[in-house]
Formats: sequence, structure tokens, C-alpha cells
Amino acid sequence: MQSRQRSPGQIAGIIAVLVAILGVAIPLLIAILLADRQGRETEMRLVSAYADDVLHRAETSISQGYTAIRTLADRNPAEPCSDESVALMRKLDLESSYLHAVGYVVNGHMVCSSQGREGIDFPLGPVDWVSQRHVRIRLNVRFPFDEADTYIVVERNGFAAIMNRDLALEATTNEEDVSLGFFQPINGRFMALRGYVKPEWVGSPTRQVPRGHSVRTFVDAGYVVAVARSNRYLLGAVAALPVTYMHAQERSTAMVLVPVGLVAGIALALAALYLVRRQVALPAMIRAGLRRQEFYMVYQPVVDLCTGEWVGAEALLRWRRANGELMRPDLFIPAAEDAGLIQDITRRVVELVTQDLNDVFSIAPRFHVAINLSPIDLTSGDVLELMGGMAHRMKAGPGNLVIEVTERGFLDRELAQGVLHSLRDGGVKVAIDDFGTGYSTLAYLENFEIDYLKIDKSFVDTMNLDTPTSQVALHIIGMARSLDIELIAEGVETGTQATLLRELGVQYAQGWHLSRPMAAEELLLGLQRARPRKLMLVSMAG
Ligand code: G
Ligand code: G
Ligand code: MN
Repeated sequence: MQSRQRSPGQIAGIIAVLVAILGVAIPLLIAILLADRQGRETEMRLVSAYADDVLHRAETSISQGYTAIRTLADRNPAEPCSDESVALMRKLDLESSYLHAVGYVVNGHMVCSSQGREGIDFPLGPVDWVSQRHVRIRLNVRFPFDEADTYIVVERNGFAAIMNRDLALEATTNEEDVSLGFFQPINGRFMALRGYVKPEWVGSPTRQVPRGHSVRTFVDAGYVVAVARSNRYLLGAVAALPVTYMHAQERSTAMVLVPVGLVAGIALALAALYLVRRQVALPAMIRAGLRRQEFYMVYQPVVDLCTGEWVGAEALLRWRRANGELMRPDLFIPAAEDAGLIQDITRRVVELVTQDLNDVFSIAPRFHVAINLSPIDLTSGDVLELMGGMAHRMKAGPGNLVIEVTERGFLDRELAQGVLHSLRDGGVKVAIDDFGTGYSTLAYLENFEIDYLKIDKSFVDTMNLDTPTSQVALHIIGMARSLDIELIAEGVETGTQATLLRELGVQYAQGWHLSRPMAAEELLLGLQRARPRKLMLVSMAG
């Protein structure tokens, strides 16, 4: 018995722990993965925006350079260094945000520029590349007046535009971790570059980067990389960020979440385990409780709604454990049923009630005492003997003892029918408890010998409300009347409910409004006061 009880409990325990751990770990993992993915996506978008921006700035600066040298060539081919021409150079320079200067070149020497005519006659150095439109491009020009910066010079027919090489990059971002550059797609050669860039990222980009100002992003060598390609010029731009750059934030959040989640998971698992253990241990606890006499009874009066008189009482089992904890019957009765202990409990209940109310019927001869039976009690003949002994010792007459069974008790129809018949033969009356909450059809009522229907509290609660179940109480009342069964309403908590029930013809009721469950002494004391108990509500309602 013990091992049969324990192994499902252990399995349940393991399952509970697993569920608790998975319940924490899976959402946590998903959260981390999502954060990771989101971080990666954010990083890709950022890198892509950088590449796009660099490309755009490089395009603008090239466009400004080309426009300047075209305009100069159109206006002043004959006297490129005239006052008029230098004035135009100044104007173009001022209008163009990316141009450092505009000038005229003879034999590789700048002879005049937007910055004047003096002291600028020096060599620009070799041409790096000549474009299809005969633009001569120098990528690495240094001027004596500015040691720090490097310039790009584009020149055609002697007219030249000078651009700060790194301006496009610096204008995009000065963030140190970000690698930026723009390059010539034909040869992968960089015109400007800052930070680490792997040559393969831009190598043979005619194949890698689709035309049309599109951006390609990918992850390589620990970097998130974006390569953009111009559709106006032979120009590409690249931006790269170390993969972890954006993740630091999410990582640290995750690092906090993981231990917190694990602690929560373990706490949850332990709580589940505790409950499971306790459930597993319940049968042993019940046995010990029976041995140690930890069970006792309280009695809730059944009241006549017309006279206020106590016509009976329901015996309700209570269990106060040695540690002072009060265990609810809702909890331990099902466990006792499962563990095969319910008949021991019923026997104890009968014992207790017999002791508590031994001479109740000499005080109140028409009083009834109801005890709750489990469906299992109805499956054996023991209950007949038990109730017979009880009736004998309490000198109970017909109708003094009542048993309450729920509809579950009628599942084994024939067996229940036989037991109930014998009980009624012995003068014990039968009440159906929690009526209306069961799953059986109401038709069986006609086949059973039943004395009382107890209308479940849930229907009493909704009776005077406009809810789908508010009609159920009415149906039960009508049915009981047609079958000549007496009604006891349960859980009456307000005077309104009591009045309504009385008006509907329900004769008896239990509930906190009428009386709470009480100790046997209190019940006996109440009964000894000979005069019938008048309820406030009854006297008021007249
Ligand atoms: O009054 P209380 O909260 O204790 O009732 C809770 C539930 O336990 C009710 O459904 C009631 O029928 C059931 N119950 C109370 N006492 C007994 C008892 O002695 N035997 C059985 N089988 N059930 C009981
Ligand atoms: O299922 P059964 O009818 O045996 O259960 C009776 C239960 O109802 C007991 O737990 C008892 O303490 C409880 N009870 C009795 N009167 C009231 C009441 O007016 N309101 C509520 N909420 N519970 C009640
Ligand atoms: Mn009951």
C-alpha cells in the first residue's frame, strides 16, 4: 500500500520539479535568444545606416567636386587664374560643404585656388587613377600648410577640386569601435578608411554587392559588416562593428536574469515538491490523526424557515493537527477516499457524534442529526451495521438519523439502491447533498428512496440574481415538490435569501445567516432552552 502510494507521488514530484525548472528556463532562454537576435538586428540596422551615410556623404563630396570643375571649365577655359575665375572658385568653394578648396593645376602643380594665388605652387604628387570621364584622381595629397589631414584631388582639364579625405567618415560617426571607409569597387582600393576592414568584405564587390544603391549586411570574423554600393559613381562604402558591440547591454541584463530565474525556478520546484510530498504523506498523517484523536465534530443547525426552530443539525468533521494546523475536509476527505481510509473516518465520525449527542433525542425527540457519507461508504454493508449501532446507542427513532450523500454516491446504482433501502428500513433518512452540482441526470431521483434534497450553496447564491443558474433553484424546488421530497437550502448568508426561499416554499435551511457550525455543548444548550427559536427575519416578516 505504502509503496503503491509513494511511487506515483515520486513521479509527480519529479514531474513537478521538471515542470517548474522548464517553466522558468524555457521563457528565460527564449528571452535571451530574442534579446540576442534583437541586438544583432539592431546592430545590423545601425551598421547598414552607417555604410549608407558614408556612401551618401562620399557621393555628395564627389558630386560637389565634379560640379565645381565642370562649372569652372565651362566658364573660363581661356584664363583659368583670372580674378574673375578665382572669384568663381571662391564662390564654388563656399557653396560646397565638402570641398576644401577649388583650384587650377598646371603640370601637377596647383597655381591658383579659391584660397588665393600666393604660396600654393607646389606639386600634388602622382595621379592614382583616371576615370572613364578623364577625371584624374589623386587620393593621397598632403599640403604643406596642413600636415595633419590628407586630401583627395579630382582634376579635369586643369581644374581641380580638393576634398578632405576623412570628412565623410568623421561626419558619419566618431565612435571608435566603428570601422568606416569608401572605396573603388573595380579594384577594392580604399579612398578613405578608418578602423579594421577585411579586404574580402569589399573585394570583387561587383559580384557581392548588387547594383542600385543597395546595402548588403553580413557577419564575418566577429564583425557585423555592411557594404553599400553607389548607383551614381564607381563608389562603395563599408561599415563594420564588432559583434559584441551592441550586446553588452542585453548580456548584462541576461546575466542578472539567469540567476534570478534559476532561484525562482528552484523555489517553485521546492514549493511544488513540498505540496506533492504533503499530498503523498497525507494518508500517513490521517492514520496518525485517527490514532491521536485529532478529529472532532462541529454541528450546523438546520432551521425551519417559518418558525426559526432548529429541526436538525449537520455533523461536520474537523481535524486540528498536533501542530495546531486546521486541515480542511475538502482536502483530506478526497485523500482518505483515495487511500482507502474513508471507512475508518466514517467510523470515527459515528463514534464522535454518538458520544457528543448521546441523549439529544431525549431533549428534542423530533430533532434529526445528519452525517456525511462518502460514496465508498455506500458500497459496503458495514454502513448498515454502523448506523444500526448508532441508532441503538442514541435511542434514535425513525427520522432522527439522516445520512447525506452526494450524487457521486449513486454511480453504482444497484448497490446504492440496496444499501439506501436497507438504511431507510432501519429508520435512517436519506439526503442528497450538494444537489444540482453532480453529473447524473435528475431522472434517477424517482428510482431512489430519498427524503431530503439539499440545494447547493451555488444555486442559493445566484437565486436572486439574473444569471443563467438563477433558474436552477426554481427547477429543483418544483421537482422536489412533485416528488414529495423535503428541501434544505444550504449556505444561506442573507436575510433576503432566507425570505425568498421561504416564499418559494422551501421549508428548511442552513447557513451563516441562520447559524454557524458550533460545538456539541452549544448545540445541546440551544436545544435545552425549550422555547422555539424565533429568527429576527421571521418575526419581522410576520
Ligand atoms: O463544513 P465543511 O467545510 O467542513 O465541509 C466541507 C466538505 O467536507 C463538505 O462537502 C462536507 O460534505 C464534507 N464533510 C464534512 N464532514 C464530513 C464527514 O464527516 N464525512 C464526509 N465524508 N465528508 C464530510
Ligand atoms: O457539502 P456540505 O453541504 O456538506 O458542506 C457544508 C459546508 O458549507 C461546510 O463547509 C460548512 O462549514 C459550509 N457552510 C455552512 N453554511 C455556510 C454559509 O452560509 N456560507 C458558506 N460560505 N459556507 C457555509
Ligand atoms: Mn453535507
